[in-house]
Amino acid sequence: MNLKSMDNISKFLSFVLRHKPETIGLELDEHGWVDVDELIKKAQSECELTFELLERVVEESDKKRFAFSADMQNIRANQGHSVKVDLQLEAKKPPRMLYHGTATRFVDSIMQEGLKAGSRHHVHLSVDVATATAVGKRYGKPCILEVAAGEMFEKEFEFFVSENGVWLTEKVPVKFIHVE
Ligand code: HQG
Repeated sequence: MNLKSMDNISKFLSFVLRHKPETIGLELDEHGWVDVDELIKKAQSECELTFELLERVVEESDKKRFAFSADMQNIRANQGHSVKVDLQLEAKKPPRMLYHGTATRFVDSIMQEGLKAGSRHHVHLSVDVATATAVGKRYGKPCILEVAAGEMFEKEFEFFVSENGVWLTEKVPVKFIHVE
């Protein structure tokens, strides 16, 4: 299995485990988990999956996008859902500064409305500029926004960190955003 195929499996899993499980007749439980055997079976029409391939994607995915339950019976996406799920993340104190990578064409609107979660549950923030730059590049010419997370935390905004190290918060008002 080459890297391209692994990437395709990862994209397929992102699609069904974060956004559209119903396209293969799958239902996520309230915490976002699906039964591994059921996933493999229902995926057959779209994507040839085996347990070994799922193990590889979980281990080798650059961003650790997916996780198995402790008993390996279930799998879920660690973040990025648009489907309503409760990932049972614990609120946590963020680092003083976090970064949001976006495309330059969104910046005016962001500096008017603040950062919004859009179709996902949360605004996604990175601990480092390199990651934020890669995120921003997905939509065009990247622009990095500095988010004063420490200050937000002091003002009672809640922050969560996903299993794979992405910081999440409901929204970021303009006054906490600085364009680098
Ligand atoms: C922008 C990927 C105009 C926001 C990444 C972003 C991440 C606004 C886009 C994860 C806005 C939403 C999430 C406003 C926000 N006006 N534009 N007021 N507020 N935006 O894809 O953060 O590879 O839903 O800047 O690595 O780009 O899939 O969010 O450009 O961790 O695992 O609206 O997805 O992870 O886009 O990416 P998205 P995101 P994976």
